[in-house]
Amino acid sequence: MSRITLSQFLIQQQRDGERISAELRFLVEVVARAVKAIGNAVGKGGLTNSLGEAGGENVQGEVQKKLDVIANEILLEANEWGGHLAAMASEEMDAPHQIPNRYPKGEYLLLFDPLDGSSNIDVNISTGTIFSVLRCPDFANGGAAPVDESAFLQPGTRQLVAGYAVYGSATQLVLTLGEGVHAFTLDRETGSFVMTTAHMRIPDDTKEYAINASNARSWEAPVKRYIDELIAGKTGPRGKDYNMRWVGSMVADVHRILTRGGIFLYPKDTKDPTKPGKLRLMYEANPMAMLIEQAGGSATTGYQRILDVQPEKLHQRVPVILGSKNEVERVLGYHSA
Ligand code: P6P
Repeated sequence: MSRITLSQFLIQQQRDGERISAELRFLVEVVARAVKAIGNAVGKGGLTNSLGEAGGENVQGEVQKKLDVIANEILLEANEWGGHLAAMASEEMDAPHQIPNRYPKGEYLLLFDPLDGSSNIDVNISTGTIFSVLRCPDFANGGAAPVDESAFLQPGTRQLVAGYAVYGSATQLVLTLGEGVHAFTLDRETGSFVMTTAHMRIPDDTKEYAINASNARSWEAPVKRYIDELIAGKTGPRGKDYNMRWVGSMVADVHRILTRGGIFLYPKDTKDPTKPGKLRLMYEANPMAMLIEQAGGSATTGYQRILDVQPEKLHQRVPVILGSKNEVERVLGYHSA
């Protein structure tokens, strides 16, 4: 593959039939610069005083790590001046972030989980940044009025861009503009993201599943049946052995699935009936579901396509079952049986 940088790819997308606007191209480039800075901060680990807890909790009631706050600040500061956004929303902030009046506004909304998997930061396991782009509805009069939560409550099918950065042995940016999924690897010598995989495709079948098995006693019957059959292996109804991986960082598990197939499940469980799952719809499930579908996989709550879910709350949670199409279809079938 000839060396195509992210900027060259985006310029081509803008030229070829204007698949993206200049502002959307600029937005993705700004996010790419921000995730490089986040990757640098994560990569410094214990060399700086940025590991450990920040001393507060986020809107989810989860302990905030210092790097959660740092990553959130990096994304806000990188994006608020550019004139391409109407507002931003983050896992780390209760309310949408308004663009300061001293800056112009644009028609796009950026949503993100600034540092997914932060429980893994202190033990040097891969983490990531997940982001999603929507158009701000009725973005009138240059966005003079504040943008409230309702502007963000759009189904995942309305996403214009979805992507993640994974901070692993390499820093990679995986992106879809609605025409396939492409992976870019950071060349640390030049500071450029270079395309390393075009049109990622998920195999329809797999032998690898990802789930936190410690929640087994709380799973609903369809998930319990499905996992029990995988564990039964070739002596059971599936007639083949399966392997299991669970990183504890959604970005890392999804990246593996996009790269070599698999199925990821964070299902609804009975531990806390008020929570229909752990993962958040707007800035985790939706962007990942768009990437998975664009790569030929499926993504469901167990009851409906994730991208069709009509959001009711900015930080709402959903069950997530995504990955190799034939496995996801089977789990769906067990839910409707
Ligand atoms: P558990 C990380 O906190 C996260 O939101 C996802 O990245 C990850 O898949 C999941 O939670 C891990 O949850 O319950 O296994 O710790």
